[in-house]
Amino acid sequence: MFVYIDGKMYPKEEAKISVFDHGLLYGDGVFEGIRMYGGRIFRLPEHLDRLYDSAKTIDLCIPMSKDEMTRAIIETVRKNNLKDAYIRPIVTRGVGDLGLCPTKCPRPTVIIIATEWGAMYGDLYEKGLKAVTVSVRRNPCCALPPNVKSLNYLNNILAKIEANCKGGDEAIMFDMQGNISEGSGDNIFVVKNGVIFTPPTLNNLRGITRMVVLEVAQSLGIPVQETNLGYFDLYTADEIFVTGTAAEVAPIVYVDGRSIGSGRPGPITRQLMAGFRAVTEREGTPAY
Ligand code: PXG
Repeated sequence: MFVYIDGKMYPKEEAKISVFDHGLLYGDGVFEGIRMYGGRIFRLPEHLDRLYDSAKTIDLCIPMSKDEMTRAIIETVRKNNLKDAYIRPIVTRGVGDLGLCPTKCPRPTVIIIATEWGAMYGDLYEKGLKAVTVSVRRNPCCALPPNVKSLNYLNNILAKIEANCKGGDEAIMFDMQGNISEGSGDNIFVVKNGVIFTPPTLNNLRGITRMVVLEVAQSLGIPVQETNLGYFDLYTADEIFVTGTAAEVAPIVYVDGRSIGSGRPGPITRQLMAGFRAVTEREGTPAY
């Protein structure tokens, strides 16, 4: 495996950055998670827009254009001969001193990792996941906006730890007001009486898979409402599913020990899983 760092390719064992990089010292940086299907990079422009928007929000100037970033990503997947893969561009504040002030970091570090990665949840796409609601609240947007895909994922990791402790496959987080926010690494949808509901994106990451699923729902004529939801809506849902680049579209069949709908992945979830798969099979930026 070869890793791109600041314009050069390094074998995995030699792909190293300084211990004084503020990405490590403070989680000061941004990243993306992108999938590649059959040699085409899925929704690459959308992922790059979000990467650059995340960077802008934290006042980090990515030292290359989106076109240059596109070329660097393509070079990395080609160098690794990948067709179906997960791509992780990372931009850190760069090397500084032990103080947190970012002005001490003259140049951001740009890293691109690309690796083979199959279905994240294995046989759970058929069986469905068990989710648990967690006490850890999602960062409020007035503290660290959930729309910044920053290198500081402790909020989500604490949620995942709590879910793991409670025997769940995924966490469901609430915001400070008690509205449903999202999973630890995915957006959440609830289906009730044939209508798909999902929270607006102020309190969660504006997921690209979420957007694709909304497009698929529209093309199938399934009504969608973006609205605040509470835990009542979870327990009484006919179907629940989560979406993310890593998770793709994954059904949830238990929440806090209550079975959701029939306790099996529901018909609308299955339609959206198939519809999402079809989009991944026909779209993407060709890398070859
Ligand atoms: N919310 C959060 C907090 C995420 O991290 C999503 C939603 C879904 O967004 P996209 O654009 O991918 O549909 C994400 C992204 C992991 C992992 O290992 C997951 C993500 C990122 C990095 C790692 O589960 N999900």
